[in-house]
Amino acid sequence: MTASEMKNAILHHLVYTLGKDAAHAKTYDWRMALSFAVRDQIVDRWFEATRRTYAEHRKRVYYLSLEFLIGRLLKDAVINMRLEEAVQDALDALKIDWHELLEDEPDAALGNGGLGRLAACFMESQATLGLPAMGYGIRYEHGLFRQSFEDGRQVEEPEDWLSQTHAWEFVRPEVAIDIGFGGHVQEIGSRANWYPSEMLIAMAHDTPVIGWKGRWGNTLRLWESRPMHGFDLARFNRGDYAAAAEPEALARTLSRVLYPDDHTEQGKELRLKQEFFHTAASIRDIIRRFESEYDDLKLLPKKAAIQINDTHPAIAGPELVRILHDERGMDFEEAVGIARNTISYTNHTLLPEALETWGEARMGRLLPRHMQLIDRIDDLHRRETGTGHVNAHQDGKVHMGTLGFIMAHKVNGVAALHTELQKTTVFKDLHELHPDRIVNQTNGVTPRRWLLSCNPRLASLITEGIGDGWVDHAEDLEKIEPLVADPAWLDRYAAAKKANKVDLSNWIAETMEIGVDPDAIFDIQVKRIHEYKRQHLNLLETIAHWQEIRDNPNAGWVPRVKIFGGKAFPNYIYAKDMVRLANDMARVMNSDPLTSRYLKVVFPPNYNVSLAERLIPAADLSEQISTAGKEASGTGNMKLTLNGALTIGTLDGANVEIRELVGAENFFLFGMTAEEVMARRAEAGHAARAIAEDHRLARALEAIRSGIFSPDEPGRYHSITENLSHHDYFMVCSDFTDYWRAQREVDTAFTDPKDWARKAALNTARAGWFSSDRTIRGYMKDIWHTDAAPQVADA
Ligand code: 26Y
Repeated sequence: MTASEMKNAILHHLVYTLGKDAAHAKTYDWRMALSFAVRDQIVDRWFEATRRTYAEHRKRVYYLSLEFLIGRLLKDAVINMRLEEAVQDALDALKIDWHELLEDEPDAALGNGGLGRLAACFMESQATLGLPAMGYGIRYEHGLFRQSFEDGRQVEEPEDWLSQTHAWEFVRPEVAIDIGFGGHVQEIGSRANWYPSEMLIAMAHDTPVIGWKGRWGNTLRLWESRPMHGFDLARFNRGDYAAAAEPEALARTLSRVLYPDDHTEQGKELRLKQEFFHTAASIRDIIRRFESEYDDLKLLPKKAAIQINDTHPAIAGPELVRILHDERGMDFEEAVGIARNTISYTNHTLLPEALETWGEARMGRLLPRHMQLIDRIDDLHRRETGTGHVNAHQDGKVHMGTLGFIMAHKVNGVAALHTELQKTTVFKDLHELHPDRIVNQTNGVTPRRWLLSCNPRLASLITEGIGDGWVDHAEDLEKIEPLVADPAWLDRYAAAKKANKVDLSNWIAETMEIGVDPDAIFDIQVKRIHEYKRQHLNLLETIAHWQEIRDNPNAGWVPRVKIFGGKAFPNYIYAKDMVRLANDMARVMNSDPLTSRYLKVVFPPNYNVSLAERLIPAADLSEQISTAGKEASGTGNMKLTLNGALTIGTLDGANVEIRELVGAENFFLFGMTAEEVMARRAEAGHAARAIAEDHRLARALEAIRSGIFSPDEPGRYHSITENLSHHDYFMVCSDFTDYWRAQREVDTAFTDPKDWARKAALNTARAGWFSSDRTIRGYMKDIWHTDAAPQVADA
């Protein structure tokens, strides 16, 4: 597409789709017009992919996830469709600022963190690989809350991404699926009819997901809940206006909000209803599509693979059995077999508090037939395995992890260590019964968004050196290794990083009024705020470092900017205290004339996908400091590695594999191993001992206690200091000394800029394996047993 065609297309949409005269059009109007113009380019390719999938009777992959943390889509589409030049030139001709349009797009934040972002990366990789696949999620009206700070405290406001038209979706009112809850069951022999007492409609909204060079397009289908019977006119006419609108309001609450719930299981009925709503609509849609093509349901596992993203859609097993057995009359055992061979389950956490369970009373009330089927599934599983002790329904609850496991032919962990720990902890008994079921698929991230799009300077340097083959064969990044030996090339690598840091410094100055030195180490910890991720370990080290600088301000310190980003779950007081402590520290330290040249603390609010794209390319140091054994994988760690940040980290999650690939000499390792953590935790008084043995740690804790950071309320962080001194489940104190040592190694390494650049470049060169293309290929081979379709010609 030429620039002038693009210009005409933009103007056409401005006038005829948006009804705006160019003379009065605002940023929003231009963005929408551009988005529609770009979307037009996608649609034919998207149709073509669907046509081929039908024509060739391809197996389809269905990715069921309660979360898709998509971020912005405009740039992604423009890059994958190779339209940058045309768009840039068209906008220049129209005198419109491209970056202003990009910044105008709201983030689609339909997820909490890693799990949701992984789903989004997977969608993009599936499209890039030409794998016929479909994502199913919920179209939350309000995505993850917007975070701001008031006096350093986190304040949550609802996220309103749909207050403007969403340019990328197609509404499908004709795809409307009935969803029931409650009611009663009438058994007829082994089968049953379920008569729900409450009905809703799930209405589809489709977003095309276009792969690299537009070679393939898949669909992300998001369900919106709608009332079965809209507005009650009779009530309205009686003047009862609120009551007239009530059924509608109630029905809509189901897709109203994303649970801002990371790792704390909330026994909320609405959440269970959301899960069933999402899963039932998706399964129904899958069966409908299957039956339009085939007439033998026994073929289902050959033609469809259903991946459930954690246990949130784990009711898929019983629901599929219900349809096959109750509705289609298949024998129960056969139905379970078919469902199991179709479904597979990804587990993302070992934290006991994040493993979902639902009380049998609630489940029995909302999903009476499913409750019966779960008992029969348990019963069948006991007969199959000859054991009685592993049941999904146990101790008055339904354990969704167990249900997911029993109803899947494969269960996967998301990093090598995590998968091994699954076998010895959460799924120990089940693993012994089914030794072939657990497999590993180490997570990945899409290099299109997480290098090509977010870091254009580094991307063009790489492409100039080795061509653009790395974009869809990220392992090719290793071809830059020979270039790393060339000092002139390394200088350019360092210059790209420096320019990214200058950009970020300018943004920090403009938005937060904090001056930071672009030559300092940009030390970044971005992720959800959680004790296991140990932002407080980083904070304690920051305090100790600040104190040493104050003791001796002229000792030639290596300047650092500590950058934090992340949201705390609204009810998680401890995490919110950590956020406030970071902000209190920033206020005190950034205005300390003795230290502020050497140490700054920056916590930009509202960390989201777009902010990640701004921060990650500018990072020198990636903080991956979770308590070993707690972080299933991490994916931010991969993005930072790809962008040439060196990791300071524990042997946890995918850090283990990152270190193996980039080389131990290019990674700052510290801390206890998962085994050592378990052993140490059993030792009484481990925290007190660690504090007694490290005067820096003791002094940092004392500083918090003294109220230096909260002079108006010295006891503000009492719960943090008390918890760390006495309980310290996450081993912050016991790992502090080694963390301190590793941080000083970072300082030393950074004083040799050439060697640092070399290490950074090697991180980029060796991070290609962490492409989600590789991950998806792994799922295709080991779990989905499917291959990619021949793709449409390059855009
Ligand atoms: C509602 C509740 C039960 C719940 C909601 C969301 C529980 C968990 C979650 C989200 C979990 C999550 O994001 N897990 C992360 O998944 C990433 C992708 O696999 C991993 O990289 C990361 O280590 C893990 O914490």
